[in-house]
Amino acid sequence: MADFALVADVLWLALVSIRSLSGLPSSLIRRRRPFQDTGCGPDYCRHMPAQMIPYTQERLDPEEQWRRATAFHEKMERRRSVRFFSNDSVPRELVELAIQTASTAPSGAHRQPWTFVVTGDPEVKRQIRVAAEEEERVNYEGGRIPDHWREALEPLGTDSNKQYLETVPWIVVLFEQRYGLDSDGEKVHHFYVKESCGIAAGIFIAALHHAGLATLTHTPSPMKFLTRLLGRPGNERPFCMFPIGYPSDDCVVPDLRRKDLDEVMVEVRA
Ligand code: IYR
Repeated sequence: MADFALVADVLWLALVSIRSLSGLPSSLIRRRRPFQDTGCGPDYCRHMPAQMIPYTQERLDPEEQWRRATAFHEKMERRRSVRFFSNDSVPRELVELAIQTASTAPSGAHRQPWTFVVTGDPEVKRQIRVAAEEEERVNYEGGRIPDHWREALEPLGTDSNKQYLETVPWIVVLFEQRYGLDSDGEKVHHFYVKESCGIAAGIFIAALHHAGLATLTHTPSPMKFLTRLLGRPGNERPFCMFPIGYPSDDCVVPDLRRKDLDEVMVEVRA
């Protein structure tokens, strides 16, 4: 088994190298699940040490580092949460690729405790909208949001109308897996689930923006209805919902200011 793992890793490394040299389709490589060939299988909690493989990172010259870091910062500065979408279609593959990128997130003990549920089905989107608006009406109009919270939301102009949930071509709901299930149906412990999913959500948002797509980090609260509507198992809880599409031609966003560096960073010296 160990030999097989080694052969698999060598083959994989060779494929990666060939791919980067030749531009071969990446689907072959992307589908490979880490550790699957090490004998740990999907139940990779069997106390088998993972096969260690060499890792290198391209060492950039300082000028190139600055150029890339500045370009990335400028790109991310242009990201906004969008509530007014067009109904223009978005290729499903773009959303899939953003999910694959999100799924590169670090996670507690590499358990990858997330499921990205995707729907572009008009009827499912309608059901999500109806249920989300029901919950939000209790929040906004039924007094479930306390006054200080409603006041904080006022400048954003949000209300219980969630029309965008039907307008967008895609909705992705990120579910956190509170625990995993191995092939025997035994519980597998997951660690730092919220932190892991939060990081994956951040990478997902950046990946969508990078692909020229818009989204909203949306948490209609409570979100339990998503478990029922999307038929998810008992070990999963909705973490965040992402309507995905393009901004409408008449899209507006609140005129917000981002905190300056000195408001968010503190340097400590001995
Ligand atoms: N979930 C509600 C309320 C809401 C809460 C926060 I915190 C926001 O930043 C925005 C909205 C809604 O989606 O309207």
